[in-house]
Amino acid sequence: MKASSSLLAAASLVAGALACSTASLAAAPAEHYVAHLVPMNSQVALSDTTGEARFDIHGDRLTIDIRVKNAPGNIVHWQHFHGFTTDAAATCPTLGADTNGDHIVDLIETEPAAGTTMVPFDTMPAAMDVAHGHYPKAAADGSYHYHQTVSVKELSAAFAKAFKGQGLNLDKRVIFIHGVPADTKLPSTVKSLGPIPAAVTLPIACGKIERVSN
Ligand SMILES: [Cu+2]
Repeated sequence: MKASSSLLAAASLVAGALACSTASLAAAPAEHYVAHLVPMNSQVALSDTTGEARFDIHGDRLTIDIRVKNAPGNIVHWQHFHGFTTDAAATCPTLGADTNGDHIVDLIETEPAAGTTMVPFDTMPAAMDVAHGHYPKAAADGSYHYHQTVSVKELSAAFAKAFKGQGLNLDKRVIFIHGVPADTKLPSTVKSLGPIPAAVTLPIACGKIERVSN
């Protein structure tokens, strides 16, 4: 009698644990992140680029939604999150980041504050092909809306491979919007990434990604 009741108790414990883990899987808490985009290099872009980026994680699905206003119109805008491969949190660079005194904060000058280019917000973020991705093009009025859903598992795996086992850690990243028209006269002091023209990588807006409750 004693043995069978303890057996029953054990069985109900197991059943309880199973029910519990199923419930917690079904109700995996969603994660929400927002970045408010603040203009950079407005005197070169000839506009104040603003906007908002949202990141919502539900289970394995990360939905990225970026709305941009007042960017230079009719051109493609590269956009990524940047960050550090250490635990350090990236921040948006201030005017003090202009170390060569040309009054422009170029991509290379963003690195001490914001780290390196990490994930492209193009048609295939998990491919992590920063230089060859297809990025959104602004309408004539400088606005665009980017909306993409990716597998968290797929993106995390690609990210860990590229950045020594690091996690996405969205709340330690910043998002940059880049790009001024190709014919923009930029001083030779404005640096870029390898052979990529400085007009393509010039930052025109930045936002720190922060976790929010909804
Ligand atoms: Cu970037």
